[in-house]
Amino acid sequence: MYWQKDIETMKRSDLERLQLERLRYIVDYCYNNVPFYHERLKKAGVTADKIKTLKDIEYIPYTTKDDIRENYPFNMFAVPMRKVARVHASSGTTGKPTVVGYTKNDLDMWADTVARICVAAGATEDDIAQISFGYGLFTGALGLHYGLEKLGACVVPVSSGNTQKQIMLMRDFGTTLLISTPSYALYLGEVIKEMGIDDLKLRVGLFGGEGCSKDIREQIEKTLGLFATDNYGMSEIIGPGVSGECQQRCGLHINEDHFLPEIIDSETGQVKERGECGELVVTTLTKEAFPVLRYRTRDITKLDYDTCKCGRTLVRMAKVMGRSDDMLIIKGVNVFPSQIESALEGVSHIGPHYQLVVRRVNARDTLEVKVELVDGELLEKFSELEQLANMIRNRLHSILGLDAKVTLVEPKSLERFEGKAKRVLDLRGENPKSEC
Ligand code: DLL
Repeated sequence: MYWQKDIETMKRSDLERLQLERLRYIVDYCYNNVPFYHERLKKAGVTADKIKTLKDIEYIPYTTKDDIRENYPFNMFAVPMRKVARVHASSGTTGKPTVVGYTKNDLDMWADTVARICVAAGATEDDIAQISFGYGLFTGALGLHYGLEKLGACVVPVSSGNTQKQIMLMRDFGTTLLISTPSYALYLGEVIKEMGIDDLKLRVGLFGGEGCSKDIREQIEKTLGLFATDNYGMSEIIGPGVSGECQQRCGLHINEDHFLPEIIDSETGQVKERGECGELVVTTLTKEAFPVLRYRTRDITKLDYDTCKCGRTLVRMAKVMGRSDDMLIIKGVNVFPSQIESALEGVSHIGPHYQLVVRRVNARDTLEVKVELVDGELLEKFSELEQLANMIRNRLHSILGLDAKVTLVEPKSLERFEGKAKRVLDLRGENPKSEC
């Protein structure tokens, strides 16, 4: 099933023709309407005329999150405020947020791109969709809300938190679609299992806003009895609706007629060959209020241009492997939280909950990995416990090349999250930093 079949299955050569036409248009539009881009493009000597092929995008300088922050709140908008129908902001917790705006046309396009990913995941107009993202400046809730409404599903805007009430409504309303972060879905599943509830009608989960390991996905599917799909986006580009998995679950289809992706080397800024792994960079091709040229997402992934089994020709991005700025440097070793997840994958007796604590002791960095047990009885069996901790330590060592202290903790003792998870506690330096 498709939402806009003609676009979703378009021949690549036609799609690329459309992208080039739109790219030339948006460069011209930014040059004429956004002082920030006028300056940048002028300095780089780029006008629409210079863009003759899609590869010529490389003449355009990158845009970073700092550029947007420095233009807080509305200086990068391309239209006067009376044309702006809504604003949202990034989910960052420190400093000024990055503020983004939408015209009525942008909101309409946003709803279509979200409807596409929902239909690709299996949503239909017969569904009852419970939105458990927090409503507000975060793009997750309202983004999914209007996309699902547009496709004709019945939307239940519960927002985040109040887990008991979420579950009551889920049963009473016969909710069939759950929309949340994977972390919250994991928690909901735990509570539902504890309560012994087995009469839910959940069918499909549309999870996004953060990454999710294979183990976490399996556990969510088991406890909630649904088919879990991943969708991706960021407020600077539009919010959710940038890409999402179809039922084949072999990559997230990017809505390429609106968002042009590239993969670059994070360190050098060089564009990578097709199929190589690196940082995703996105250019918006059609946005009116807040167009962005070559936005550096910091998310690490790769692109697959082969036609998918579902028939969609839209390029597929691999599940996000981590963020280049999530990288911790511990004793000079680069560590990504996703590496820890892969070390824990498939180990018995432990659940999917973990926390990384980084400290500086006597001028040396230390890493402690706290891992939650599924069964508290193991805490009494010292030799088994030690064996398990050693096994995890060895796995971590072989993946990271680093010695970590492994602490096995009681079931349900680590924090649970209603929104995006925060699993890293960096206690080095004067300002302890916690990141997701
Ligand atoms: O998280 C938009 C969104 C909401 C997407 C709901 C999907 C569903 P921001 O708050 O601006 O926007 O955060 C964007 O979150 O650069 C990624 O690092 C991360 N992220 C979002 N979705 C995924 C995902 C929304 N499916 C940042 N997998 C992005 C991995 C994700 N990371």
